[in-house]
Parts: sequence; structure tokens; C-alpha cells
Amino acid sequence: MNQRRSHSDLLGQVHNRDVSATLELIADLLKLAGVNQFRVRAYRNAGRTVDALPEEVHTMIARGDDLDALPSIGKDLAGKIADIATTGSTALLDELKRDTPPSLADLLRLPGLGPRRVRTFHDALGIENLEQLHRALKDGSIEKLPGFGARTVTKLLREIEAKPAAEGRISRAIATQYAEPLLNYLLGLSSVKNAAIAGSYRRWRGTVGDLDIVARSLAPADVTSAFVQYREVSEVISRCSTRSTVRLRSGLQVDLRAVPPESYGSALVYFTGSKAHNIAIRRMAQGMGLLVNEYGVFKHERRLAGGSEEEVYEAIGLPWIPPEIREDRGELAAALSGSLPDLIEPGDILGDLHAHTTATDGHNSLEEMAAAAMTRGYSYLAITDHSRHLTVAHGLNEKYLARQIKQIDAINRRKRGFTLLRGIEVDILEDGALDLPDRILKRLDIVVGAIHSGFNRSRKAQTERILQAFDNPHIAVLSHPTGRLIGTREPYDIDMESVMRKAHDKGIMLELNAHPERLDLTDTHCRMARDMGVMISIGTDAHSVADLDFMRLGIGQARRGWLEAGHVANTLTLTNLLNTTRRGRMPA
Ligand code: DGT
Ligand code: CA
Ligand code: CA
Repeated sequence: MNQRRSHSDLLGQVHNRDVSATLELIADLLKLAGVNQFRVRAYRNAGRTVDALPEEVHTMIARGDDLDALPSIGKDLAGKIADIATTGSTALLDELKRDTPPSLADLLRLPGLGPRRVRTFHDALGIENLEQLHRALKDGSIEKLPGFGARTVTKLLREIEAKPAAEGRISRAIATQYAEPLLNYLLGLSSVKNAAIAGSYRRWRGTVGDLDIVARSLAPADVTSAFVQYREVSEVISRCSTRSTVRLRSGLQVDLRAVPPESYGSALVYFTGSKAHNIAIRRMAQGMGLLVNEYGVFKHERRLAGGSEEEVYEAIGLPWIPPEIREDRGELAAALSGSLPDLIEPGDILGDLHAHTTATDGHNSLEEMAAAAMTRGYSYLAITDHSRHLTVAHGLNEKYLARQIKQIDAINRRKRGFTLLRGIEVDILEDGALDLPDRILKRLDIVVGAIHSGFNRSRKAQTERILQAFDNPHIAVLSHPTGRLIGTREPYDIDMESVMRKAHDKGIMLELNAHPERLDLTDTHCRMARDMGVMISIGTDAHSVADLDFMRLGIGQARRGWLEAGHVANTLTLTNLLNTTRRGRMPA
């Protein structure tokens, strides 16, 4: 971060993601300082609230909104959030940092390490970060500490070394907060005629390594100099008249190419990628005696196309190909034979099939969730709170679920053209049984089964567990089928083909969980479901009204998996949907 910037210069630059990360850091440092867990949790909850906001905190402050009206935010926290949103920090954080190096917080993320152990590492060995811990584990100094045996050391080493490869990439949902304002800034320049974010961002990958922006301009040098002056740029990594790379304060790197109008389409194709798609296109064009590059499509130096993407694809005999499937996974063959998929679109979605409320670990009530779903034009929303086994989320037992069913029925009686579906996200227990008895499950519209424990079982056992759950007559959907948490938890090991085969035979759907940390199923698994005739249900796993907007990420992922509206359950009308989800329901 550039320390020389004044506060007023920073104003308007601290995005919600920065605020929530700062609150999270405060929580970690408080935890290390040994304060009581309720105080720690208050900061974590506040971070989550900020993450779920539909607009930027600094916008709300500028408008004069009361931040303490937000869920789980009192007066004191509201003041600190305002400090962070306007200055990037708050007195408490500055004070905590004086006592504890912030990098110690990373150690808390390792399974099995609590504040007491982390403090021991720090006090006894001066360890301040993961790298130093890694070294100390290997050179035997940790094993010599009282209370740390060889087994603990082996386990910690494995955790550190298995840190997922997503490191260095950020979630697309977070990248959006930085990308869209930057794009708008560029679009507002008089030297820019048009601009688009290309790269993995445009292909809707769940995570992005960096941003790639293409701008159409008659004065590329002007675009570049305005770009490097963007207020969030912290470092100019490279710069020439048509191309430059910068780093934003957030750490996100951005490549910009400014190109003349006649090359805009070909530059967009090139920088949208993927690289594999580009190579496949170039090879195909070569067979036709054509050269394709970022400047255009050429035959013996003569330009045939380049101004628009449609023109570029047309010059090589293809229809335009949607960015999400430009991965060299058969899209060129499909384009050639006129069999490109008719990909699902946001307007096809009639409802959301996975949402939580304050009855378990959600932030909003049934009424609020219903209203938010209606605002989005939905005709239904499935309420799928947790079941009792998930005690950390205050999972519902039979009695509380029965009460929620009554509440949902009462709300539905008052609504026209909108229905809350009675549902549950029920734990699939270790033996494959569901966590609630059939007599309550059969009263529901949609039973979503999920694994939340016992992740480390063998492939065979984990697969058996799921197949066993599919024998329950009520389960309609398998939620987040691989259990991955992007960047923090690897998927559990299952035989996806067996799971899909049985899902198909039993008429059970697989969920594409649209939460940005999950995006589970993956794109290739979506494609596999399509090929195996397994219906997909897209669910946002919303824990607040704002989370319902994750649907767009789910659609991006579904499109990457070649899914059409007909492959996705939430495009069905309510009646058709209920025909597929109420598998073993007792007649009303
Ligand atoms: P990322 O940033 O890792 O999430 O993924 P991308 O796809 O955005 O990759 P990036 O930023 O390295 O490059 C943007 C696009 O530029 C990439 O999708 C295709 C194109 N590109 C980059 N390097 C090459 C290359 O060596 N050959 C070809 N044909 N295209 C390339
Ligand atoms: Ca990129
Ligand atoms: Ca790039």
C-alpha cells in the first residue's frame, strides 16, 4: 500500500472486501490476544455482514446511513467500520498490531492450531509467519517444545505443504468489486470508445489470476496514461504506449491493451482466451491459409476481419462462441457442426433452491428472504435450513422444522404468484442415513442432502455413504457434491461417475452450489451431469438476502459446463419442479 496517500485520497477506495478482511484480521488478533470468544465472534459476524452488503460501505456513509442499523452491528462496531471504510484502519487494529505481528493470523488457519499454540511458537521461537513455522517444523525445533510430538509435527507439515494451489488467485466475486469500477472509469474517458474485461473473468472462471482489459481507442497512449493514474493503482509494473500492467492496492494485477477499432474484435478474442482455445483457432485457420492473431484475421497480409468478435469467427467459418466455453473442450467441433449449446441465461431462472434463515445460521427471516426473492422476479425460493446434526449452525430438530413448515405455509397463504418451498439441508450421516426421520422429511417439498462431517474417508467409503443416502425415498438433491472450499479445502474423494449413475437412476439432482467459495459442482462435472442425464439444481446457499445474487456466479459456472435451460431444475415452473422434487411425499 502507498503510505503517502492522504486520507481524503483514500476516501472511496476502501471496498467492502477490504473492510471485511480488516474486521477478520482484528478478530484473529483479538483471538491471539486471548480475549473472550464472544468479542472475537462479533468482529467475524460484522465482517460477514459487510461482505453480504449489496452496496459499498463508503457509499452508505456518504449518504448518511446508520451502519448500526445493520444486522450484528452495534454502535461501537459501526464507528470502527466507518473508520476502516474511510481510512483503511482503526485505532484498535493499530494497537493490536503493535503487540502481535498480523502475519501470525495466517497460522490460525491451519487445522489444529489455536491461539495458545500459535502464541507459544511466537514467544518460544520468535515465529511470525507460515514460512518460519514451516522451517521450524522441518528443523525439529517445534518437536522439542513441550506438548508437541512427532505426530503433531507430521500433521502440521502435511497441512502446510498441502495448501491448495488456488493461492495467488482470487474469487471472481471479489474481483468484481475491483474490476467493475475500473472498467467504468475507463469507459468514462474521452479517449476510450469501448472497453471490456477479457481473460478468465469474461470466461466466468470461479477464480481469476489477474484482470485483462481491452480498450478500443484512436489514441492508445492517452488511454494508457489515464490507466496508470487510476486512483487505486499502487504500482506500475510495465508500461508502453499500447500495453501496460499495474498492481492495484488490493494486490490484484491488471493488464490493459489499448487497440485501434479495426483490431478490437480480434484483441478481445485473443485476450479472452483461453490460451488453449486461441491455439485451436489459430491451428484451424492455418489449415485455411489464414493467420489469426490479436491484430486481426489475415490472408497474405490482407486484413479480412478484426473489428468485432463475430467478424473474426465468421472469417474462419464459425458462429460466435460464448466466452464461457472457450476452453478447447470441443467447442470448435460443435461450432463447425452447428451444434453449439444454447446456454442457460439469467432470465431462464425462476427461483433459488438453497437458502438459509435466522432459524439456523442465516441472517434474514423467512419473510425477508421471500421478499428478496420476489424482488428478483422469482416464483419460488426453497428454504433449506440445516438439520440438527450440524450443531455449529444450530441445525433444526423435528419439532423446529415442523414449526418452520407452519410458518412457511402461513406466508404462502398471503403471497400471490410466489411460493416458499418447505425444505431442509439435511446432513448425510457417516453411515449414509439422513439426520431427520422420514416422517418429517416426507412433509417437505424439497430435501437437500449434504455432507458436513467425516471428509477424510476413503473414496470407496465416501461414495458408498452417498449412494446409501440416495436410497432414502425423500432426498431430491445432493448439495455441494464434492465439498470443496476454493483455496481452503480440497474436495473429498468420491467416484463421481457412480454417484451420477445412481442419481440418474433414482431421479435425484446434483446441486451446483453457487456460493463463491464453493462453486461445487465444477464445470467439468456439470458437463458430465449433462452427458449422463442428471438434472442440475442451482442453489446460492444464501445466508442473507444479498447472497441471493450469487445466482449469477452459478449461471456462469453452469454455462462453463455447457448447461442449457433444460438441464437445470430452477428453470422449471413450480408445478413441474415439485413433480421432480417431491419424490416420496405423502399425498397432501
Ligand atoms: P488467469 O489470469 O490465470 O485467471 O487466466 P487468463 O485466461 O485470464 O490468462 P492470462 O491473464 O494469462 O492471459 C489472458 C489471455 O491472453 C489468455 O486467456 C489467452 C491469451 N494468452 C496469454 N498468453 C498466451 C499465449 O502464450 N498464447 C496464446 N495463444 N494466447 C495467450
Ligand atoms: Ca487474466
Ligand atoms: Ca493477464
